[in-house]
Amino acid sequence: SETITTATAADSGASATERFLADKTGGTGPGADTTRVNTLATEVITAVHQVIRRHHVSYEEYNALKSWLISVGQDGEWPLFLDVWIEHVVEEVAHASRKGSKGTIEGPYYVPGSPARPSVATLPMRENEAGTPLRFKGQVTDISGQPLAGALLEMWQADDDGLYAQFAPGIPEWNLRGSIVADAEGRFEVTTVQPAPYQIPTDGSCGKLIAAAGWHAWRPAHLHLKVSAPGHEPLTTQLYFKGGEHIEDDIASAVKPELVLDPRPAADGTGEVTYDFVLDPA
Ligand code: MBD
Ligand code: FE
Repeated sequence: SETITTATAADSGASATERFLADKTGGTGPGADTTRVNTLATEVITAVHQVIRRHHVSYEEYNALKSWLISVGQDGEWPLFLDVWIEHVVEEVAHASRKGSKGTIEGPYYVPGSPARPSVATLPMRENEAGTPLRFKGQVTDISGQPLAGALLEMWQADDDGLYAQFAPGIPEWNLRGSIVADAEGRFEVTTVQPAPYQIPTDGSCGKLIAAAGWHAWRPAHLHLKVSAPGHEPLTTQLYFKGGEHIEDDIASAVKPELVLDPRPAADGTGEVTYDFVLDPA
């Protein structure tokens, strides 16, 4: 069943923008010290000036950039653009001194409040959900190896067509999204299906940039997770599949060797894999 469906830029962009504005806007309040913004804004602007001088950027190119920047906002693709090309460096800097599990970028498609499930559970999915079944189990501990009882694992992923519920039409609201509560030993065992690689929308501004630059639009197949427990740093991560397409050339630069799973087929054909999480103290 090789149906190629892509979420349009309009579908996924508008939802990702609304989602971000609903619970993530940061920033400094009035009266804040201007030093930090002065430093960062000045250096970004100066870096752009240097590129213009080094490459003799023309008025035609300047105007193309201007109209492209306008269209990114019109398409609602700022969350996509930033999370694909910028977030990985923010994540690297933010978590450089972590002792526990490596994490990676969140991306634009997390939704809080997914349905709660017990420690042994199947993610919400359709009857006959397409894709190879996957059983994903492990344990959540602190950095001294102590189990974190009742740790929360929020999972979200694309389906076998590479589409995310709430960011592509026609998929049940919480499909392949769930909040698993680990048991008293911090253990969990989640049944899901293997996601397909994800192609970022080709019909919007990010797609235009990709085509104009001769890049590809793909991320390797991945599971998203946020793992949390009281008194500990929440871990935002993604897990990939060994040998999967685009593991080596993720458009979002978010693969790390520690994040690659190698599921082995069990007797019933289900891929089985164990992966443990270690959370830093808060
Ligand atoms: C995704 O599914 C994703 O995880 C990221 C980081 C960017 C775009 C789509
Ligand atoms: Fe994703």
